[in-house]
Amino acid sequence: MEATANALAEQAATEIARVGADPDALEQLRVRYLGRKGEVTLLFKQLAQVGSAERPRLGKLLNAVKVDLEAALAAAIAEAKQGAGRVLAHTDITVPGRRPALGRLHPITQTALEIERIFSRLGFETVEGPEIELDHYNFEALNIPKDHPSRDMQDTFYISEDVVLRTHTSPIQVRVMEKRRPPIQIIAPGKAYRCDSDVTHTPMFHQVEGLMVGDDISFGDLKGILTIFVQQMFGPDTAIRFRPSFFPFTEPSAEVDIACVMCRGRGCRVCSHTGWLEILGSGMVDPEVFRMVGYDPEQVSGFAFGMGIERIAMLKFGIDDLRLFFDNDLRFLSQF
Ligand code: 2NM
Repeated sequence: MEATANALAEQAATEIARVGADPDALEQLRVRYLGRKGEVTLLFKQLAQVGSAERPRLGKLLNAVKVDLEAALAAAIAEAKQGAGRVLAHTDITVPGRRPALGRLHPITQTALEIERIFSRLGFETVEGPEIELDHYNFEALNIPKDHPSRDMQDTFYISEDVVLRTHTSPIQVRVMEKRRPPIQIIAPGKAYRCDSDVTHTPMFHQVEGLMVGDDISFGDLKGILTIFVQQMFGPDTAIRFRPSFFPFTEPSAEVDIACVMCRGRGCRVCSHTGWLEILGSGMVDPEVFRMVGYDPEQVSGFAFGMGIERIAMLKFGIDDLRLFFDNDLRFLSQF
């Protein structure tokens, strides 16, 4: 009887392993071994015929076989209910995985980096500064008078009477001039803020401004540097023109146009049928700005320029809606 019990235990263990996670088959096994007419149950009944000397030992053995079998069946049923085996059975582990979406730089960042690269090859150093700025650096030191329209509450986010969100990145240049002596050759990229929101304006936008100050910097230097920039950014055959303009911080001032990137100058909707697109403002730094940072305008001269990165990016990538840059829609962003 002892040999039969041991053989039965071994056989049951093998069959539970073979059946695995099939709950119906496991129930059949339970009935076959532990049911009212099950094989283990029958062995218990035969115990009555065993001599009294052997009965306690065999009883103990049979009980151990029964308890072990119950535990093994309970564990197998629990696992089957969890469905662990079921999922594995239906998972083809040889199917290739899905490629995870990779991030990339935002087109505005890509454009800013491209602009920085072009100017760094021309000897310009990139400098950054605070987005929350003193009225003094944002306006006063740039020769923007108290009654100038760009100071209006309508255009500027005021934090207090003398603290604003910078409306351009020019204050970075003022801070650098204040701290260092010429020669200076820097570009200042970053976010700027204006209380303005429509199809062509967002309250936050990006700018790159440049500044070159030295011994004998001329309007010719301005034209040369900006022409090289345009050719490297938009291609060597891009036509360029300098058009007289006005800024409080430069004199003389010029706006820079390039031949329309869509129609190459023939005239279309994008260039309002003029053949030209305005891409940046520039000029010779006004003597008043130099005086306010402690430079002698008789000793130094320089030029400065500023451009909106969104506009450059739209022209470079052929995008017709500014707001696409701010939606963070992956269908748009993943194209760059
Ligand atoms: C522009 C156009 C012309 C400019 C001037 C300065 C500074 F600080 F040197 F005076 N920074 N940026 C400047 C000049 C900016 O943006 C359209």
